[in-house]
Amino acid sequence: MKIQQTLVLIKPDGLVKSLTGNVITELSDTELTIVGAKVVQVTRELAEEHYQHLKEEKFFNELIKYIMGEYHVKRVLALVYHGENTIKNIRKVVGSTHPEKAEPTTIRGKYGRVTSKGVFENVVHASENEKEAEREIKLWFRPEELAYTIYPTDTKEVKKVEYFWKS
Ligand code: IDP
Ligand code: MG
Repeated sequence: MKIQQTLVLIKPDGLVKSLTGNVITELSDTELTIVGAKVVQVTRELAEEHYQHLKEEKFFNELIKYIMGEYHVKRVLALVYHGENTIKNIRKVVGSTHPEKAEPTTIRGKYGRVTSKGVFENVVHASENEKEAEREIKLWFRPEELAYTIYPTDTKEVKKVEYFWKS
């Protein structure tokens, strides 16, 4: 048994279909803990970095448009799950990449579809292995946004501009 963290994204199609509750309920069967959660408007830079390993694929441009919300809404819900064997446990509930090949009882099997353009609208992302999980969590979250982190952190002083509500 290994303590791991994993990144889950509820993709724009999942948000447009109001599947947040369903997805979180399905994932709660894994008895893992959510240690981070936020809504993110995905920039092209973030999308391309996240999917850098697929840059050479012919579906890359469509994939970037999809995750940026061009076909649905311009946001995703990013979650970090923590617990024993998180990566494998979550991937099992999520199901295979191709929604039509995914087991019908999995999230992707239940709620995913393939569009006429060939985009796999598969509702959620989940990290594939420990290396990817670490890379992705560090890409999407700052350490202070997580209730608990398994990766070492450092501090440094930075000058920054903060936004406040107008009074
Ligand atoms: P994963 O999400 O199951 O880890 P990856 O191979 O990492 O699968 O692909 C990332 C995402 O790219 C998929 O979730 C899916 O949205 C999209 N994708 C993967 N393969 C294809 C394909 O053959 N056609 C269209 N989209 C694809
Ligand atoms: Mg992947």
